[in-house]
Amino acid sequence: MRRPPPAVAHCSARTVNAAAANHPALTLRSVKSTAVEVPLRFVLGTSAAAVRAAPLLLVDVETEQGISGHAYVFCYRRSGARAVAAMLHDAAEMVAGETVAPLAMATRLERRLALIGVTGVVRMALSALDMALWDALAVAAGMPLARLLGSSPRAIAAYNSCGLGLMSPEAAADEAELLLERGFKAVKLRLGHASLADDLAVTRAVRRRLPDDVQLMADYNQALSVTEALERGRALQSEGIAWLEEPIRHDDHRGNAEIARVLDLPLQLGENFNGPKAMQQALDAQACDLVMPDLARIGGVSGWMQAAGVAAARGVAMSSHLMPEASAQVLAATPTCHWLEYVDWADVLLNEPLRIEDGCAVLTDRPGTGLSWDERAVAHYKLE
Ligand code: SMN
Ligand code: MG
Repeated sequence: MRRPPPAVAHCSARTVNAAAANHPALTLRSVKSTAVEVPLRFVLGTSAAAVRAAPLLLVDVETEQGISGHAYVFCYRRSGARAVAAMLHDAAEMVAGETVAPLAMATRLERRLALIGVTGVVRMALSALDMALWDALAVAAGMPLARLLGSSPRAIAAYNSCGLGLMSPEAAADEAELLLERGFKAVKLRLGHASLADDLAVTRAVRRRLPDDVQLMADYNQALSVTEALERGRALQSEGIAWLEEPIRHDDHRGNAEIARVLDLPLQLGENFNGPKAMQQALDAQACDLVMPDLARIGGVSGWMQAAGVAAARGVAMSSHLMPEASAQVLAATPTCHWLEYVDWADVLLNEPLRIEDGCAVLTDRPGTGLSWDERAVAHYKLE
């Protein structure tokens, strides 16, 4: 077997300091985190668990140059926020005092944490750090993150993913109508009711209530077996659904590939991809037609941009999962940009919530990701 040539080790120490006067390199001084829990305007009953309030971990990185960077990640449970915070501070200590270089830092941290394994909570902590570091870099450069990533801020089509949990047909239809506020042209329904008949009844009620030009996504949150997914998918494929999301376990590539092959409905996966390589493996296995990574699991902005390259090379449409503020910035720099998943969860914490007009997220010229905390609100929703 031919081995790849070893990495050239002797030329890594010197860096060229061009334009340093205008854009001095940033040095990471410290990382702060604050766990909060915000109430949801619309309860989100999924087939796995009902989300009534969102535990978020807010992350602030401070640099020696006085520039700070901000990010937040959705932590699913309060215990998740505590665990991500512990891991984040552990990781931050390993890179404090270094030049802010998110990709290089991520490579080193992933290596240092290889024994515990970079998945779940560890992955979320590293992703949150990466997102805050990129925000600091964009703020220092005086440009929106989308621009720093080589694109321009622009309007990104969004679907309203607030609410539409597991509920009765009538309640779901009423809620779907409410979610069309601000011009949304797509909403997402959670499925996985006790029977196929229940899933069909709620889908039909919602579809009937929505105008024809509004798209309807359907999300099973991994509730089904392959057999059930084929049965329910066949029944749903003539019901006007835009995509079928996570019908079975997200990492059952063979099962997903069979469902994707048999059904006449695009299969969507991604919120559980652990890093860009997991996405590539799912695509290699033809396990899905569409991808929607979550910034906190794909490896932050650094991981997202690698995944965006894979999606672009294969011509696969790429959407986001939650955390719409930072996701809109990276989607603007994603060649196969598809849909932004919009939720309003962080709005109460932000001085300038993400703007939605005509169902699109509107990116402005504000430097960074545009996250700036309303400190009074943060104090109010803080978890002890
Ligand atoms: C989802 C997952 C986790 C929390 C809330 C919602 C859902 C989605 O799978 O795709 O929005
Ligand atoms: Mg989902």
